[in-house]
Amino acid sequence: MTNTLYDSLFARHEGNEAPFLQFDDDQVVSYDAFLKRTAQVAHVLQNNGVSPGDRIVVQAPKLADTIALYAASVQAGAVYLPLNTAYTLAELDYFISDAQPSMIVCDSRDEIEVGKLAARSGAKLRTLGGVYPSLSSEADAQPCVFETVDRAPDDLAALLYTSGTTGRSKGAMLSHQNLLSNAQALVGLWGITNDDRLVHALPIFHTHGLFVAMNTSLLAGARVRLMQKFDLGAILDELPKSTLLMGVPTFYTRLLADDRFTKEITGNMRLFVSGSAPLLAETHQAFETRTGHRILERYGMTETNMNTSNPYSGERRAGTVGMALPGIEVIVTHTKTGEPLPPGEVGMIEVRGPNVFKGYWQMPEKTAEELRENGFFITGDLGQFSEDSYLSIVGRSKDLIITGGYNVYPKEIEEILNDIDGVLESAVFGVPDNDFGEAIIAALVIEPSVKLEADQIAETIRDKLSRFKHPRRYEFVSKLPRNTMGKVQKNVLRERYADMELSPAES
Ligand code: MLC
Ligand code: AMP
Repeated sequence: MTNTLYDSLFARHEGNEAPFLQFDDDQVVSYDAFLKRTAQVAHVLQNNGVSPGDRIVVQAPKLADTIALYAASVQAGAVYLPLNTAYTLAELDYFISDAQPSMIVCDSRDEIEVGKLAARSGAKLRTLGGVYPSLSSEADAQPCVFETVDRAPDDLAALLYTSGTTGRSKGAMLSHQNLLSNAQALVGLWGITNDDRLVHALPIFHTHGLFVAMNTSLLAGARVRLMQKFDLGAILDELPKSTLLMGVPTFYTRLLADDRFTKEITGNMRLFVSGSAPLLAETHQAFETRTGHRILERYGMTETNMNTSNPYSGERRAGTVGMALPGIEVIVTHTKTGEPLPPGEVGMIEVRGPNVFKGYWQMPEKTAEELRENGFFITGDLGQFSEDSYLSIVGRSKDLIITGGYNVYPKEIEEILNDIDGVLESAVFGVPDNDFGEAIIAALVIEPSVKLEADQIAETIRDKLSRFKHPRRYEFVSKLPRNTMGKVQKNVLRERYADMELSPAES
């Protein structure tokens, strides 16, 4: 009996009394206790009819039981589908109808509304957190041992949605081997061991917080200090007792903006990792000047997990995302011909290896567009190799904004804005923002006879889009800049509004 991911990440910890999770109130869950809890949750899944291959949609708070649910889903052979807690019901509705889960787990506060979606889709509903955490109480009554369901390396372990340039989110199918191979590569490269203590302040519904941070810790047997969210004061308190921090660039700019963040505080730290969005070279430099540590920047994405990393021992070069991970091929190709390009030339970054996903859920055409027959995945990121194999990301061929590490596809917002009565057309783009890296701006052309205020527009989109996707500012223009082919020139808009002031409440 084998289960690729469960055996390597979880089963190995049977009888391991070392601490795994540590919470704000200093409560600690040992690896062994976590495994027992996982078995109880796996029984809940099985008792409720979750079969191998079934999807489990999870939009839940960052709790020990949420992580046990991830582990239990792997153990029961199901496919874990975590969702951003900021998603609105309208967004959730899409994921549920697309993925057709057999179970949905939500925050108990959302039980009534999500329950309606569950009823419509025929999925079972369970809740976590709050006063009546039904999944947790159901698990309490279950045995602490569960017979692990067999899963082969190519079986799916997770389905993670990533927005698309066409506006429709696509579910990236990730196999047991995709996730395990990447955790193994990162643990080896970054030297993670059971002596490490990770400060975990990322959300657990994306690749970075769930796979990069959690899977590597599990594989190495490290201790994880689980924080609900990025809380500057709590992180400053925790750093002297920790060895490892993984974050998006916003973590590092926020730390640097605080005078309490000193070299002394980081004395016990072994490694700071940054990713999910570009880290400015000046942040890299300022960090080293303040602390003596060089941040290790790596590059990845939902479809592939991590692709490249700066070296642990060796030069961590600012403005680059380092070299291809062991066992993974990364090439830069001509955007039109697809031919590989030599170092120094800018082209499309393509990736092949055991980390590359199995395709988009029920979207064979999309899969064929982005995953070549020879196994290379076309990332949509533009890059350039140095002579000594360091990759720099120099742009994106996809129209994408990354704000605070969250990807936002302008198309999704534009479609909603264009549907508002009186809006003739819109263009959504990102401008530099000190805190989030990029901030979202919308330029709108309104029918001359109509009067529309920014507040009215914001109110209209409130229930349709997660808050982090809302434009931070609306610009009313008489027409959008277009090239001779009629295509909107977002670069012109980005330049025009690059230095605009965002009011404090908005920035
Ligand atoms: C929160 N807000 C954001 C935002 N996060 N707005 C834009 N972009 C973001 N990322 C808004 C909220 O809606 C709210 O708006 C206000 O900002 C304050 O909310 P908050 O909850 O207090 O924010 P905060 O906790 O400060 O969160 C900021 C953050 C967080 C940057 C710490 O967003 C975060 O943890 N980001 C990490 C995302 C991540 O894990 N990405 C990895 C993807 S995987 P208002 O107006 O209502 O007050 C991937 C692959 C790879 O990309 O390579 O890793
Ligand atoms: P996601 O689809 O949310 O997984 O986001 C993946 C995208 O984030 C990649 O395609 C890149 O555009 C971007 N990204 C991830 N890491 C980095 C990095 N270190 N530097 C620049 N961009 C990054």
